[in-house]
Amino acid sequence: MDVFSKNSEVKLIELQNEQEALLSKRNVPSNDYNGIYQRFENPVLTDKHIPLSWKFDLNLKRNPLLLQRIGVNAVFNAGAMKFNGKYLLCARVEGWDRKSFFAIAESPNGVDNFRFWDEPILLPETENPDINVYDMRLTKHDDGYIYGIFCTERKDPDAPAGDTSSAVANAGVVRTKDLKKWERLPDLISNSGQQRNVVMFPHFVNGKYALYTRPQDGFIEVGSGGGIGFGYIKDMTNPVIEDEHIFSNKEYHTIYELKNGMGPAPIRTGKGWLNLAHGVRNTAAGLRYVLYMFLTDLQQPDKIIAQPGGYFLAPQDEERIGDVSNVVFSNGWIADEDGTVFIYYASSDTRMHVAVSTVERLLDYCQNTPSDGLRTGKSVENIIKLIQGNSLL
Ligand code: M1P
Repeated sequence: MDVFSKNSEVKLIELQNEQEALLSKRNVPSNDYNGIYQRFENPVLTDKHIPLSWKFDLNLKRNPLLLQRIGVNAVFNAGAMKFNGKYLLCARVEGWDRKSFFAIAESPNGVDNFRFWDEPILLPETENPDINVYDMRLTKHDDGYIYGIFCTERKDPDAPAGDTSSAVANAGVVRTKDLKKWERLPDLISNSGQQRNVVMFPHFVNGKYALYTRPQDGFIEVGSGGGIGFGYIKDMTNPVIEDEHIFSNKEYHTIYELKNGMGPAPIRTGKGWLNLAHGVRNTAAGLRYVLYMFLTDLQQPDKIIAQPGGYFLAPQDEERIGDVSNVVFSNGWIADEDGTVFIYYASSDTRMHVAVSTVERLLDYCQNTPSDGLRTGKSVENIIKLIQGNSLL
């Protein structure tokens, strides 16, 4: 029985038409309301957005049966920036072979029509080649470069024989001026055994580069390490992190009780730096990743001046399901000059979404949402205060 009823020429045209329909589909705000941000109905990037030329040999003489040769499993955890008037996402693309790599997609309006550039990024390697790379944060720095800081993984040399999954994670560093030619710098040199979620701050602080870190003892567990750190580097060509200190720790019975990590580089406002991070807790169903926000001092970006309690954005509906379910993760957002903020987040390590807000709304959220009282009585007190205020209307 031939279940492939169409000939390859016809099927190829059908695949091209289907993809064009997806890529040019308009995205519209969803029906949800919280006043803080507006989710959009469709994911902005998925495995279905990957160009057919990355997956098929399109020459039907060489590939008469039109078999897929290479596959993409997921498109998620994208860094973001505006470049030449376009909204760019530098996505983590994970192949069928479990290896992740980076690829840039651009949109004219930030919410739909994202199209990948012709080829993925072939990242320059260090002497010790990366086995896997993921989660690039893009920062346009005062020094004129765009930095991409990402997680690089290599097999743990101390893993017991037979352990073929433990890895050592560290921060890899690249820089570019055009997002096409990338210069690889040495990996981060820090005192911690492992690092993930390292993000560059956009300005010099006392003449030094400043970076957010997330030191950890093990590959999955942060152990006695953890928390969001801040440290300084004198020279990015010898990136030794100095004075690394934790300014936002994991905390008992909160949404970041197991671990946390910085999202994208913060957004500057008149009232302080807006920060987006992820928090992780454990549940009977496994780890749950949510996003949360805090505001830091304009002069001291490692000093928290306001932090709403609870999560900012958590997985909902279809977002809850994917390769690693019950996860939202963000390492990219874009603030436009008119104050619009495009928050790009991945759901369940599978696909990318956008939520749109404004600097004004995010500041209001950070400054006027009750903080976490760290016990149930305080949470109820906050609700009663709100109800009693409403009764005086
Ligand atoms: O699977 C969820 C996330 O797990 C890691 O994040 P963290 O270091 O905070 O635990 C990363 O591998 C991330 O890519 C992934 O989305």
